[in-house]
Amino acid sequence: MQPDFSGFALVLCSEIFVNAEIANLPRKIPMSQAAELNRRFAIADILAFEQSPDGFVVAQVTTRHASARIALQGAHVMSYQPAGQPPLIWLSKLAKLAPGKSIRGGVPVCWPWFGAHPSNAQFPGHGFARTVPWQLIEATLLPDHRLHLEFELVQSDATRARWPQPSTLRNSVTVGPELEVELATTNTGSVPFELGQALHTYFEIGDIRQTTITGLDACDYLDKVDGGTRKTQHGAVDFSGETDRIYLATHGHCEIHDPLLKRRILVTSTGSHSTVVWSPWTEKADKMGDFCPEGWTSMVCVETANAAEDVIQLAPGATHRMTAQYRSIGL
Ligand code: TA6
Repeated sequence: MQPDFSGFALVLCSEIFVNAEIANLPRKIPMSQAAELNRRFAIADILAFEQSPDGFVVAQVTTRHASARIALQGAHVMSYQPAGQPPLIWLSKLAKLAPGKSIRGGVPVCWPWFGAHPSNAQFPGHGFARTVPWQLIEATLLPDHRLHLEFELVQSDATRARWPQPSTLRNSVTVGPELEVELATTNTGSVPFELGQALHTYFEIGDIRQTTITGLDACDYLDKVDGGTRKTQHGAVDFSGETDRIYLATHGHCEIHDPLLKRRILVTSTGSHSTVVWSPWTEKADKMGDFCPEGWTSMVCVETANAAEDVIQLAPGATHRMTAQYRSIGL
């Protein structure tokens, strides 16, 4: 008499995993990453995950306050649009959305160094955090209907080969009437290390040639378009060509004045001593290959950072938190 496995198969099915030899069912099909994320974190009509054929996973956020898209790779905010307003965050129409590629636009996480690696030119500019996998740790709809997502960088042989210092990195993103981002680096080792970082944020503007930035008056800056020469800012920052400046010892608040979109974008930060301002202008943008023609006129980077002489020395067991908050108000 043949043993009866039907009850056994029924129990197994409830455990999701089914052994095909016993239940004579199709072999277990691995769940896609997006399907697994939807199973664990989806919130009806508010949070869902999509995956492209080559495995690029994006969180789609829709709240009463704003909508946003966040790539799992790099915990990279790709878009943020407050309800009833134009987008606040710019994303290139030619942005490459593929595993291992940096994304032109949004809020790239530059970590654990800013710019070129201090000693190894072979290492990627702005660190590796933005081009490696991250995992979602938590998704919470707050009582005021802001959505809070917490991501953690997945350590691997590839990351340790470029950064052997024992550490953890989390990126928290809160989508509400403003966009809030927090980078938290913890030194889990036994020796201090030097940390350079930035939220390399691209903002949507009407026209860079009519845009100004206040809040950096009297700050020193390193002018990367002029050999890194140290200079002092007088009055508002305006734009008449390629602009690439690391402002030092900044005060945690600046404003982007946009007369065409008739708004000011307020950039407020904590745990950041540097502010980087960047407009590639036409020639550099054309060379980069992921700007559409004239795309450079509709974006400006104002980056919350710790760079150059402002890098952080992080003691064993310590955590450094750097936050940025973005919101827009009428002119
Ligand atoms: O933050 C300004 C900057 O360092 C520029 O020098 C330019 O290189 C820009 O970042 C973009 O860098 P990426 O590596 O994203 O192409």
